[in-house]
Amino acid sequence: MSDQNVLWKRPVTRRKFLTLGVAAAGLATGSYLFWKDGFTLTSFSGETAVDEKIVRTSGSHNCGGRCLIQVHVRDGRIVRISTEDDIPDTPQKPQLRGCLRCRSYRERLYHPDRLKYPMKRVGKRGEGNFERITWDEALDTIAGHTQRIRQQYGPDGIYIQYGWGNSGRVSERVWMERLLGLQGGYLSYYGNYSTACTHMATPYTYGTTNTGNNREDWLNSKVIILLGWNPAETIHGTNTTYYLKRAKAAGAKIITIDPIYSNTAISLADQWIPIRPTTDSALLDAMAYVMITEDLHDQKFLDQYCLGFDEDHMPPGIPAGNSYRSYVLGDSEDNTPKTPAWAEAITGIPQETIIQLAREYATNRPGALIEGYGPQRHAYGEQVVRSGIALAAMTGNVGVKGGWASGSGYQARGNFVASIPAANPHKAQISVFSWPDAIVRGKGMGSELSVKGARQLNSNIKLIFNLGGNCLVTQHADNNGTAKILADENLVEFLVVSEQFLTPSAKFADILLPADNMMERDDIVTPWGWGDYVLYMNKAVDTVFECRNGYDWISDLAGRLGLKEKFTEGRTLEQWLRYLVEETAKKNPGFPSYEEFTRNGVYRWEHKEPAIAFQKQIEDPQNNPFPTPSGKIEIFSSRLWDMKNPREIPAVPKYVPAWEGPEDPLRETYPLQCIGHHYKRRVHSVFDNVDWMEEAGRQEVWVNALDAAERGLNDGELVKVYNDRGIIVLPVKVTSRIMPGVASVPQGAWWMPDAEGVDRRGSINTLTKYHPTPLAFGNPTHTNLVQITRA
Ligand SMILES: Nc1nc2c(c(=O)[nH]1)N[C@H]1C(S)=C(S)[C@@H](COP(=O)(O)OP(=O)(O)OC[C@H]3O[C@@H](n4cnc5c(=O)[nH]c(N)nc54)[C@H](O)[C@@H]3O)O[C@H]1N2
Ligand SMILES: Nc1nc2c(c(=O)[nH]1)N[C@H]1C(S)=C(S)[C@@H](COP(=O)(O)OP(=O)(O)OC[C@H]3O[C@@H](n4cnc5c(=O)[nH]c(N)nc54)[C@H](O)[C@@H]3O)O[C@H]1N2
Ligand SMILES: [Mo]
Repeated sequence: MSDQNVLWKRPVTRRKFLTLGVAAAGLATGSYLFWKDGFTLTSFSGETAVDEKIVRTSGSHNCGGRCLIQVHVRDGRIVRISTEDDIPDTPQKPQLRGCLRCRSYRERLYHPDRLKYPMKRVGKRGEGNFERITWDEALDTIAGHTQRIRQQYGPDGIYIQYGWGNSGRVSERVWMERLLGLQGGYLSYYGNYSTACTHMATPYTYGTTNTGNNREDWLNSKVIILLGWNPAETIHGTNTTYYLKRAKAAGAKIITIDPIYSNTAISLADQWIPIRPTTDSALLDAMAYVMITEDLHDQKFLDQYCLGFDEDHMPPGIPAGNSYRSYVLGDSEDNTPKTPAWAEAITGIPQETIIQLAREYATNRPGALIEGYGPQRHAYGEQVVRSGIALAAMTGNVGVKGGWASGSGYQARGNFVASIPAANPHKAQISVFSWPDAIVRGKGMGSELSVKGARQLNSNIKLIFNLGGNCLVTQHADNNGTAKILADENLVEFLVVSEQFLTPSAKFADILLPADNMMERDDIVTPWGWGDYVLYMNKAVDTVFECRNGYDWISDLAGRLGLKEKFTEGRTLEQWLRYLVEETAKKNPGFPSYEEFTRNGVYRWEHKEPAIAFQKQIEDPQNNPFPTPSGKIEIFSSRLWDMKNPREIPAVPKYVPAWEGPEDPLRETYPLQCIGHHYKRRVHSVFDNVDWMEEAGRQEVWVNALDAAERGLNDGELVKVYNDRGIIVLPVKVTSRIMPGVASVPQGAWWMPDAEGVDRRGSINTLTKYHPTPLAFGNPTHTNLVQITRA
């Protein structure tokens, strides 16, 4: 792009640069100044004159944040990366500063292993042997198979795999959706690997997933409970921990409930309550029990706004004993009062702690019970979501300042940013996790295996486009089982991968395409989770070797399919980006021109007040029913009742003991519950091959000192973690930061099996099970039992 992206470009002496740096840093905090200064000194020692341009840009990985980074370019190469530091850092407008991952982008860009040329597979699929070909040959081959498979199998045979390595507005995935839509459609998916259960379950209670207040509102909370949420590491919207810090300074008590003493717990919490994975609903049920028996709940709120809390507020025709209150008190079929003692045996949390927590949340109003996604990435992950909402309602914390409606928590106020038009005329969908079923037994597959939008599928999946994702093998589940399915050329007949590295998924490509790096392209990116801003990703350096931009090669593919004009509408990529800015501006008066947007790299919405989810519904219920069938908060859902699977899909939220949970007899063989938390050193599998990051955080299995002692394991030595699905070997971290009986293998390490099939890097998904959750058909990948021994 032109020089408009260059903020300044002039020779600067080292002394002058330091002055500039200090002047800018003077606006920030003391420690930041020290840090920045130190960085500047090391970077520039020995330099006399620098001809450097700074490009304001961002990143498009699925990293939990979205930051404004400044890329320092000299002679066409990036020499370092800093982040936004040129505006005052205020509570209303905090700087969008990047973390260790943003700062390491260069290590991926200039990594010697980057894919450089298009390649075709030689040898068996999955072995990872490739031969260089031309782009013409690659695109001819892809066009040929796409036409053949469409003719032979129809749209159900063609699948675009989940993959968010490139989350930009003009990513390859977006273009492929547009192209395949124009060509007659394809099999699509619903849900995602992040929030499968909460995305599905929250609307059964609230009618929407937009249940979160703006983060500024936490200043009004007296108590903030983080249930399996670790934003110090997972970010969940740039600056989330900053807002939590401010809330704490304003007097909020912060409690984390997590099997791990997480970075968030260390840096922000007043109290850490360790809990056994999969048991959160038992904890929440017992808290409800305390509130009901001590009369701490908000009966008036429940009477007015909710359906199904007690027997007096049930839909017609439902037999007695099916309300949430009856379930909690044991006036129900199971005859079990959900007492703190009952929950202690399940969760491992002392009953006094449960009682204290219930009282604290019920009496310190308003309060926010915020759920991370960890607790719902489990066998019955749907339940915890609805249990959390029941408690938010019982404490009257819905629709009020300082409260929190719980559930998925997506920001209640959206900011419109335009998208590339793409329409899929084919309506059949599978859940994002169910693609192995659709490969093996897709033809005839119906709602019992997640299909929506059609009675059944007419074909197995025969063609996969995997563009910027590692969910074929490594990020999905059951690596060994999945690899076998993918290796079978009679099942998936053709597999296209676009990547930057030869990842475990890329090894299964028939045609492997070298993608450009985000530093080599323009795009528009929106914040992850929360944040009232949008960023322009300015191209910083030229694309290397034969790597190509998605729009470029997919336009050429469109040409081969006779759809070039329709696909491009005669626009260049820059013209599409201008189109997005114009369409965005139509709905946002005051939105900058394309030129101004690219120059600043950011546009911030300035809303007067933080949005409070469901404020209207609470303040003026007559005119604002909840978007549910009954217009109420459905603690009891008739839609779930009608599914007639009360054990796995109860109509009120319940604790459902998990397979491979703490109560599974399989624990005699595999005694440890193994989760795989999201780790600061990676974005999923991205950065796994970056040395800097391995220094920042080694791949290792976390084990409590008691469990280690029982097994004679010493900190740092190699151990074997295994179950019936696989074996991984990696170093052990012996620590009191994880509770006894639980292990964690940070998710995202590449699957690297040796000749015996032992994964030598330590991908948690070598151990996870392909077992979709009952309602969402989502991924239960934190639910696993394992054993650990010395390697
Ligand atoms: N550094 C980094 N940040 C990321 C990502 C990344 O890969 N790396 N990925 C991004 C993406 S796409 C997503 S979806 C999010 C993921 O964000 P989350 O899904 O929220 O992250 P997790 O680490 O899986 O889980 C959060 C916490 O839940 C705990 N936990 C696990 N099981 C249970 C349970 O049964 N009960 C309770 N109470 N706690 C439990 C874990 O120990 C962990 O501390 O992070 C985003 N941010
Ligand atoms: N056991 C377990 N498994 C999990 C999770 C868990 O908690 N536990 N979390 C799940 C979650 S929340 C998610 S979101 C998924 C993530 O699943 P994915 O989105 O598949 O994971 P990533 O590792 O982010 O994959 C991104 C890939 O894209 C490539 N890439 C990066 N930039 C570009 C680009 O510009 N172009 C192209 N073509 N390629 C690019 C990277 O090299 C990388 O291989 O994983 C899920 N898997
Ligand atoms: Mo995710």
